[in-house]
Order: sequence, then C-alpha cells, then structure tokens
Amino acid sequence: MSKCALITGITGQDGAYLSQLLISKGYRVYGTVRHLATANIWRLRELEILDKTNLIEIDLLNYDSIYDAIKTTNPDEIYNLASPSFVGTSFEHPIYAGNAGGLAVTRLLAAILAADPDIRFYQASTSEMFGKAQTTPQTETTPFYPRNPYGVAKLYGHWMTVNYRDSHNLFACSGILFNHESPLRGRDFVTRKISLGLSCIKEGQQDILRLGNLEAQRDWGFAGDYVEGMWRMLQHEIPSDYILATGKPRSVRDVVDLAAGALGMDLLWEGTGAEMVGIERSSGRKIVVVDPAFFRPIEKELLTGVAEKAHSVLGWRQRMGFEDLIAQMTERDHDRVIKKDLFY
Ligand code: GDR
Repeated sequence: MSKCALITGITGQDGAYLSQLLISKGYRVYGTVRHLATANIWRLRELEILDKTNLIEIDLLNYDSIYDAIKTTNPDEIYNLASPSFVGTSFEHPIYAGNAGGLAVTRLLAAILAADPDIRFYQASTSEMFGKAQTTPQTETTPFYPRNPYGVAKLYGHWMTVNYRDSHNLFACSGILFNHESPLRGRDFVTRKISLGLSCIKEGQQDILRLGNLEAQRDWGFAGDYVEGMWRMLQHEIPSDYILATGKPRSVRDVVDLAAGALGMDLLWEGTGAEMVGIERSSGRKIVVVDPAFFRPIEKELLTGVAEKAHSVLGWRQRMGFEDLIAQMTERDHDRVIKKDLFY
C-alpha cells in the first residue's frame, strides 16, 4: 500500500519540493494551510502538482485542530515545515514566532503521541539555532546560541523533538538546515530579491536594487536537494538529528555578481561598507546600493555546516552547486519578468 504524508507548510518553498518528491515516490500527500480560500498555491502550480496534493485547513496554534487533522488523514509520516521563516521580521513579532515556530512543535508531537505513536516526524530546524556560533564550522554537537526570536523558537522546537524521541520513543528527527534556495524562494529572501531585482532592472522595470550587508556570508544550497535529505532521515532505521549544508560559505556580493553575470551584466564595485555601490560597466548606471534599512539588528557569526553525518549515515548528497543555483534562479526570474507572470 502506498505511504501517506502530512506536510505542514506545503505551500512554502520546501513544502512544494517535498510534495513533488513524495508524489514521485508514490505517496499520498496531504498538506496543511491556514485558510483554503486564501492559500498561496503558486508554487504547487509551478511544479504542476496542485491536483496531486490534498489541501486541508489546520490551525497550528490549536491542539484539537492538529489532532483532528492527524486522525482524518492517518499519515505514516509528518513533516513540520510550517513556521514564519523570515528572520528579519521575527524581531517585530517575537510572540508569534514563539507560538508558531516553537510551541506548535509540541502540539504536533503531543497530538502524534495521542493519535498514533507509530507516525514518523520530521522537524524543520535551522542553522539560526547556532547564531553566535561557538565554533566554525558547525556540526550536530556544536553548542547553540540563537541570536533572534526566530532562532530561539526553533531551538525550543528542536529540543522538544529530541525530548519526545528520548522520553516517549517517538521516531522524531530534527533536520538542522542551512540556507537553501530555489526559483520558488519567497521574494524577501536575499537570493530571490537579487535574482528578481536584477531581472527587473535588466528589463527596465526597476532602476535600483537596495540591499543590506553585502559582506554577510551564508552557506547556500538548493532546496530541491535538501528535501531529499528530510525524506532520507525518516527512512532510516534509527531517528536522529542531521545537518544539511554545503560547507562553503559565500557572500551576498557573490550572489549579486553571479546573478548579474547570468543576465549578461558586468558589475564594477566602488566604495566600501555602507558606501559600496555596484555600477553596470557598459552603461555606467548605479544599479546596486547599500541601504541600512536592510541591516539586521544583530548579524551573526559565520555559519557554515558540516553535513558529514548526513553523507555517511543517510547517503545524502548535495547535487546542485552555488553557481548553477544562482544562474537557475536568475534565468527563471528573467523569464517571469519578460512574460509578466503574475504568480511569483
Ligand atoms: P536568512 O536569509 O536570514 O539567513 O534566513 P535571508 O535571505 O533573509 O538573509 C541572508 C543574508 O543576507 C543578508 N542581506 C539581506 N537579507 C535580506 N533578506 N534582504 C536584504 O536586502 C539583504 N541584504 C543583505 C542578511 O543580513 C543575511 O545575512 C534563511 C531563512 O530561510 C530562515 O528561515 C532559515 O532558517 C535560514 O535561512 C537558515
């Protein structure tokens, strides 16, 4: 009999790619949304899987709603990908970040225990839990020190996942994922802001791209590769926690250079720090500027992960490299801008 998965946050980037993967493996896929009428389904449409998924309403702030959804769908596996994911805004909404990103994990775990303790559970944890990293690069045993409300909430969810595994013997895994991007990324995240912004500039629909800290570095991989790691965690005989990362940090400026290159634009950088500007060499136009509005209250230390455990235990591999990732994102956005595709 085919397996059944319940994915919270199915309409997000990872939810869409994970659904695609599970459908290709013959799973029945249920996905939760807050309101069916207003669900943001463009990613499921873009991957052509909307009619192969079953969307149901769920309120992750309400235990009964979660319990009922589990009883109704009777899944073999639950992937908890729902959470406010934009780090910048968690400073403005710390209570919601804690409730939806942290306490919701406990509601899910408690509901699994009550409804069917054989369900396997994946928790979407994050490199943001390392925050002010105590050592670099980070492994599964590096001490945590989150630096924003989002990371603090996620750390609570991570430890509850570990706790339900230890205390109640649930098959619960926490995936500590470093940044992962794709053409389905939300527009506020910096890679997508750059690929879309430069595409708009190329087509004369925008004059300037305003960014925060150009020297900030991240460990960026491809979301499509990372969802396969999530699935592999739940297929292993023993539940555990795993880092998924590339191990190669790159700067925001690297992303800009690669995206510009993919559009045939050559950038010349002038100035330093907050005064830095990117000038298009052929036209002499200033197209990239630094805007302090996009700086973070606290920018964390260099985060880069060691995915050795996922490589050796799960056989997981990252397939798409950084250059191809940014080129693919930029080409897709350029195409969307040219076609005036409104669903991005
Ligand atoms: P991040 O992703 O906070 O790492 O969290 P984001 O793309 O927002 O920022 C990456 C880095 O770019 C710098 N930056 C800017 N960021 C944004 N958004 N906009 C800008 O204009 C800009 N300029 C520079 C940031 O300061 C930062 O250093 C992502 C999310 O997916 C989380 O949910 C997830 O947990 C982590 O990755 C791993």
